[in-house]
Amino acid sequence: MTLADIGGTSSGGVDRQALSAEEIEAWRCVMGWAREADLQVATDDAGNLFVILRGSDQKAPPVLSGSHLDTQPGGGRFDGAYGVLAALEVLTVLAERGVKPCRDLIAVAWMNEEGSRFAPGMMGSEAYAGVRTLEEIRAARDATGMTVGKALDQLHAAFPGLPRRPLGAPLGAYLEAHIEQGPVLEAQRRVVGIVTGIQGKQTLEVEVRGDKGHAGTLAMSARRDALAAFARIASALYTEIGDHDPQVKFTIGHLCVEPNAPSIVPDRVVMRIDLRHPDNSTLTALGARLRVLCARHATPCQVQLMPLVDAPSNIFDTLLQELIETAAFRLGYPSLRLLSAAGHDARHLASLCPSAMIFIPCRGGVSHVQEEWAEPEHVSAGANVLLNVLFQLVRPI
Ligand code: HGY
Ligand code: MN
Ligand code: MN
Repeated sequence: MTLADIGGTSSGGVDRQALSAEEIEAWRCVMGWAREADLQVATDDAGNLFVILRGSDQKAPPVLSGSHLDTQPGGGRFDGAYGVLAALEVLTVLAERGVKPCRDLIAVAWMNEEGSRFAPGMMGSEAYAGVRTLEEIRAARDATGMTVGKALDQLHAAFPGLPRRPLGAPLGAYLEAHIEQGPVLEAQRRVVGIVTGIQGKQTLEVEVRGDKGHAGTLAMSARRDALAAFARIASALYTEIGDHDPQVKFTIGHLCVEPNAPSIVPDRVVMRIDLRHPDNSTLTALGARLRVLCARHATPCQVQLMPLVDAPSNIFDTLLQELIETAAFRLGYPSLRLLSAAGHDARHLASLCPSAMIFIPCRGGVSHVQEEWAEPEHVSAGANVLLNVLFQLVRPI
């Protein structure tokens, strides 16, 4: 709740966007808690934040656990923050008891998971996993034209002398605790979710170009109206893609119309599409169909598609899933195995090391909204399971 006040909105939500002044303040808050527990802090060239509990074998690849501190513009208090603070709490509990892990145990906050201010999301974990180069990431711009590179330099300047860890250093394992952001655990009255994987996702930016014109004098038959073309494209996509089957998720969440003046025929429309499906062949087919429909309905305007993310469904480490299930059982928490419908940094860590996720329920299954809420007993249950699993991975020899 203290962290939620940083970027907190009057309606009870949080607006703490990637590399913003609010996120820099959140870093100060988390670093303060880390130093109170005698833990070390570090960053890297991609703006990830690390909190370290040193282990006895400094050659062994560390175990990492965390999530992200950035939020959606009108986001909630738990998405991301929960996983970072649960991991910090585990390190604090071990440090307070003088437990020296066999290898470094590190809590992490990945840079720009949400992809709202800067697209695409998951820049910090993608840079760490080598999915995208740092140069490509630094070149991305927000709506004001500010580059990630400049914002990263401002972040690092706020913490002079903060040690930098190398991107892509080997890892022993990765665990992420997160609210489910869906209705399943609450509906089935389970406390812990053992996440089997993350559904596949394609995001892309679509630009429609036409010609400006006078709204009162330009004949309808002579127009190349970009918004009219968008309307045809969107209608076809909602029908053919959005209604394809009960599992598909199709969203146009970002739309720009230019020049956006009531008496000028629009000549440019930019939309961002978010398409998700658990089955990889269906996702690929729907992605291809989407491109055909954009081209077909754009006429007489031009259309250009810029792919941003193309991430297939993944499967998390089965041994880690067993450890989570056993820990939940031993602690008396009813659990359930489920696929994650929301995306997470763990998707990229899974390509580097054995990775898994622990879910807790969120009220009404809602997230990315100010009403997002998780019950304290579920928050602590997830952290207890995380402690038990992480301890088994780093237990002193
Ligand atoms: O969009 C997502 O799935 C994640 O919550 N950022
Ligand atoms: Mn998240
Ligand atoms: Mn999110």
